[in-house]
Amino acid sequence: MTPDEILKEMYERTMEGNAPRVLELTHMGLDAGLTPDSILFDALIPSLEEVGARFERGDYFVPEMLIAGRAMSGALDVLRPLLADTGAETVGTFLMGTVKGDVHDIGKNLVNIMLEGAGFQVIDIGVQCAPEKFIDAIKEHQPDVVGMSAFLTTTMPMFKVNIHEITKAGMRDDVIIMVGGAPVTQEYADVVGADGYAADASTAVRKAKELIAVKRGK
Ligand code: B1M
Repeated sequence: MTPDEILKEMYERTMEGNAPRVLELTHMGLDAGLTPDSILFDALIPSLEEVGARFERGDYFVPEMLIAGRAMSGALDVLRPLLADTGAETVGTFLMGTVKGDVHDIGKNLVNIMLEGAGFQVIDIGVQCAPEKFIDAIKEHQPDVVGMSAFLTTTMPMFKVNIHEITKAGMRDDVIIMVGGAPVTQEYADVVGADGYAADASTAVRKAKELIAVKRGK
């Protein structure tokens, strides 16, 4: 198969949720010289976007979204060490979680991989994270940045709740707070009082570095 054929089939099989074949194609793609970036941005991410569009149209239902997500996660496990292996020095600590009520984690995991690749120490507290979980983790790890992901319009308001609770706990000035996730915008980030927002994983890395440099007065 040519690299283009591999990408095309990976796009289709991810949409069908055929995890074993997606895994096989990921290895085949790497062997054929495809970069991890190309596998991500030319096959896996567009495929999940199409899954979302089909779900909105009523052509796909939750089980289809679930198996497509699993297929992508399997490929990400293979790509993770390749995307993260840059040998960069530690630039800061990033605490990351998906907010309460939200189980989506693929986007969060991808941001984590990119952060690790850029030299961040990432502490991932998982999904469905209540405010207390963020607060306990801040106390324990004293991160430079607290990142919160939300992927549903119904869970985005948890940003404001979390920030309020972090402020009440007297820790707001100690941490930079970044928010992100598919429905989040810069305007929304401003309204909830976050320090930063990014639309995708690579912008999140750049933004986190910028915010840390400003905070450290560099
Ligand atoms: Co759900 N889901 N889902 N889903 N799902 C979406 C998000 C949806 C947009 C689909 C649609 O309607 N088009 C829709 C939300 C609509 C809305 O609120 N506006 C939706 C819905 C409605 C639901 C349910 C409510 C469905 C139901 O039960 N009726 C339900 C909710 C469950 C819950 O959380 N309580 C649900 C469930 C699920 C599954 C469990 C089946 C599965 C999740 C599997 C998993 O994550 N482990 C799933 C999936 C797979 C999707 C879609 C299809 C794909 C999401 C994804 O992984 N994208 C999604 C449709 C879509 O997004 N187009 C959809 C790929 C990922 C790489 O992109 O997540 O955008 P993304 O992450 C990006 C950026 O957002 C950014 O960088 C990432 C990498 O570039 N980013 C940050 C993320 N976090 C960041 C943090 C930062 C900065 C940037 O700083 C801290």
